[in-house]
Amino acid sequence: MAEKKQTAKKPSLKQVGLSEQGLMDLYTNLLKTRLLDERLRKLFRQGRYAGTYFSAVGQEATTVGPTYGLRDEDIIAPSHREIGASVTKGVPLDVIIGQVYARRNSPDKGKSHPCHYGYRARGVITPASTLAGQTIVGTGCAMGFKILKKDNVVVAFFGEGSTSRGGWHEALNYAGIHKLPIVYICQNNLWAESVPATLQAGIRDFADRAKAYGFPGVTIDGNDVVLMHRTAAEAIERARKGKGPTLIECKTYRWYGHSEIDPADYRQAEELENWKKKDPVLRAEKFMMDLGILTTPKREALVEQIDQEIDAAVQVCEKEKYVEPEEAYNDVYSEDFPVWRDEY
Ligand SMILES: Cc1ncc(C[n+]2csc(CCOP(=O)(O)OP(=O)(O)O)c2C)c(N)n1
Repeated sequence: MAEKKQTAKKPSLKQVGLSEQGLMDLYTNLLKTRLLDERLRKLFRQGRYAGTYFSAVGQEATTVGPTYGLRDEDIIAPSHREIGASVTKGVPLDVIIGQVYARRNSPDKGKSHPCHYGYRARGVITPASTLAGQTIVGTGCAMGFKILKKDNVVVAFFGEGSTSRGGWHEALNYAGIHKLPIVYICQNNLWAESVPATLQAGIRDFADRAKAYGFPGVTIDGNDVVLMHRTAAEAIERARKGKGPTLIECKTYRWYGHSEIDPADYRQAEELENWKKKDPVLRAEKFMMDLGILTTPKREALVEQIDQEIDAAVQVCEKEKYVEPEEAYNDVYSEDFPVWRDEY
């Protein structure tokens, strides 16, 4: 599907709003996400962990761009393909890998989905398996920030398929009414499992859905990390100032199957090849090299450093144990919930 309605133009360095170091950090998060994701695919294929893995290779810019620059207290409401948001929000790599490996060091101690990288200490909500569940919880958190008069924001991520859920519409309607501090990022990767976007909705640009809820919706190129960052940063600033939500639809593509057990044979090889030419990591590298900020030796050194970081985190996780079956109900029910106390 060709891109349309480019409401934001490709920026020059001046317009990016980041220092050279800032751009380098943005790129480092993008590269780290790519290297970690490809490593996790490889480890699955080597049988080093069970279950499956949901790769986000090809669409990393959609999560890294908006997350970069968020404050520690800001909240991320992810779905299942947001490894880039967790990396960029500062979730330690052994925690992310621990989740995929379902080991004792994962925040949920192996209870949930391998790619539900929730981590309270860094403000990342654990997604619900029902699609768009985290959009609803994230919207509630945004209401919490408003009630507490805090100038923090929530960034909620989901795929275009999730926008067909009733709860998703209720959440955006509510956020529009109350002008909540939340930015909704729709990663339109053209496929929801095996369902094409053309069979998901009667509209072509999912950003058009925002019109129904009274806030802006923009459709942009999701494979341009600088554009993703700049567009989201403007929406985040708007939300912080109490001006309400924005829906950003990013056109992108996942290179691999829905998960590692899906051969994705419902797609045409040509479609994939065309999108691979728009590789977000290579595009960022070209942008930075053209500006003289990145060089090939600098890139190589960075790859080596990140690979070592991943090696160390994998080693930690492979030494970790699984929880015992009798611990399955631990942390599931709260012993002390305000509603059960008299003071509530
Ligand atoms: C309510 C509900 N229906 C179906 C599923 C199974 N399921 C998990 S991911 C997925 C596809 C979601 O597509 P999209 O929201 O576009 O995200 P993407 O996987 O493309 O990143 C489906 C159908 C689910 N988890 N919840």
